[in-house]
Amino acid sequence: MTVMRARLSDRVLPSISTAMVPAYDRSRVSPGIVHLGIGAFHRAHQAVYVDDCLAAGDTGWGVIGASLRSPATRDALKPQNGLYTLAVRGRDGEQLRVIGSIVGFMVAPEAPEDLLASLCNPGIRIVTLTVSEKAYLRNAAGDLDAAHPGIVADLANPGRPQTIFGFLAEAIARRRSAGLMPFTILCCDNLPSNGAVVSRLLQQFCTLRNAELACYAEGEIACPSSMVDRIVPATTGEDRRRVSEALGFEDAWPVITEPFRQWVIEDRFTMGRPRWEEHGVTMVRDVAPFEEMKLRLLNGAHSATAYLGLLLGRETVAQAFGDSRIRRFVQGLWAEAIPTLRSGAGLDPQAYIAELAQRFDNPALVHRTAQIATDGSQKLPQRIVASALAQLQAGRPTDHLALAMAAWMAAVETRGRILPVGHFADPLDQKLTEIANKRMTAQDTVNAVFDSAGFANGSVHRDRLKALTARHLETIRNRGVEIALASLSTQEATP
Ligand code: CS2
Repeated sequence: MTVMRARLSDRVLPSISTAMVPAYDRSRVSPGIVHLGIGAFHRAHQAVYVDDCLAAGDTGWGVIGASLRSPATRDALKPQNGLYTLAVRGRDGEQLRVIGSIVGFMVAPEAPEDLLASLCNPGIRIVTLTVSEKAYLRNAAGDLDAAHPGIVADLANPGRPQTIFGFLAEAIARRRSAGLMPFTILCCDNLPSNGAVVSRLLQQFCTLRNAELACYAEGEIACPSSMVDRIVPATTGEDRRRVSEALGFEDAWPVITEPFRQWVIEDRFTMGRPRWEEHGVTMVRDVAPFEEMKLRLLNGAHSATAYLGLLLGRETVAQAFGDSRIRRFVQGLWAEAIPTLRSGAGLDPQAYIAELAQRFDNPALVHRTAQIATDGSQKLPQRIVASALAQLQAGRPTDHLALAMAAWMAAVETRGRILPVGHFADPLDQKLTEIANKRMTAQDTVNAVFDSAGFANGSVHRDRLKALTARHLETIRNRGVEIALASLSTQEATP
């Protein structure tokens, strides 16, 4: 039976009794942040911290959420006045909270001029980004891919941008000619030194556009780095139905997440910032040790679990991590990654992995291995390759890390055979499929994939890593992933 419920909106907030709702007057909130990439992750993370700040009276920091591609989020949430439900699922049940911090929407391809106008609004003091690794448009050498069609178009037509760099550079130029201070750019993507990466690529883009703008951007734009952490499985139709039922109102796009959340930010903001530190955010001088630990231990284990899970028929992280063969493998991977972390930052990797094991085990989260498997060519350098090269440099074991690389390649080859063709996607798919279709030896395959993805470019340990990866790929191909896992040494990190 279909139940007709009223849509979630400002008007119905007073009648919601099953969820925490914004306890502040949303009509008094003014926008202070433009967020590029208004997907589920932003809505489970940064938007929640901002919601906390708004509730505490810091009302100048509402978020304008921009999509660079699809209108889907705007279409779902605008009729709800930007409100949506956050469902936090832990072992002891689920808590619902309606988030009110998103106060406007933009869909860049439909109206680039509107997004530029927002970015040039004097009240906007911070631009945050979660656009995923591939939107930074880097070539295999890690520099801005000047031949990318989006970059070519943005240089030819600066007033109608398509890429993040086109929007940022045009807004910076316009603010400058209007005598406005530049906003701070706060990257929230899973990249090491993400602020420095954005700053360098933006600089490269500005140099192609106009040398004077490049100098200005170099001197005046603050790009602090940040580390973001919260596991956010994609929302399913069943989630929509269940959350709407529990709320008593129709929510077209709730977001599902875990209880854990963490945000570490370098405290360099040119035009002020919300009082995030009063709401659980760690403000630091240097985010690098936090970022490195998160990328290598959480994300590295996540990617490995996803590819091994796919090869062993495990659909979710909790199922894969519940498989003793994968769990043991992850412990071995952690044992290899931990010695590569810089010391002296006061972090405790052992306590961190103990907590990670509990987070991965959370049975209430349906986090699909295929979701994490997406975009491996963009993720593996910072999650796996970086640790592997550091281990090889120190003459220490690298077997688990190399097997994780091989598992990715094997999972790619398995698409169209055991796994459906589009089971997970990658920006290098065309090349990866060409390579897989050639049915080359494991070593030739690994060589071709490393070249296409730019893995370990410039490292003296590249050939060694390729050889180790090829050995595992060969075993997985010929004898199966179980044998490949069983052949590893049993070195483990506790737990
Ligand atoms: C995951 C991340 O999809 C993925 O690649 O590893 O999105 C992960 O869930 C987050 O980084 C957790 O903070």
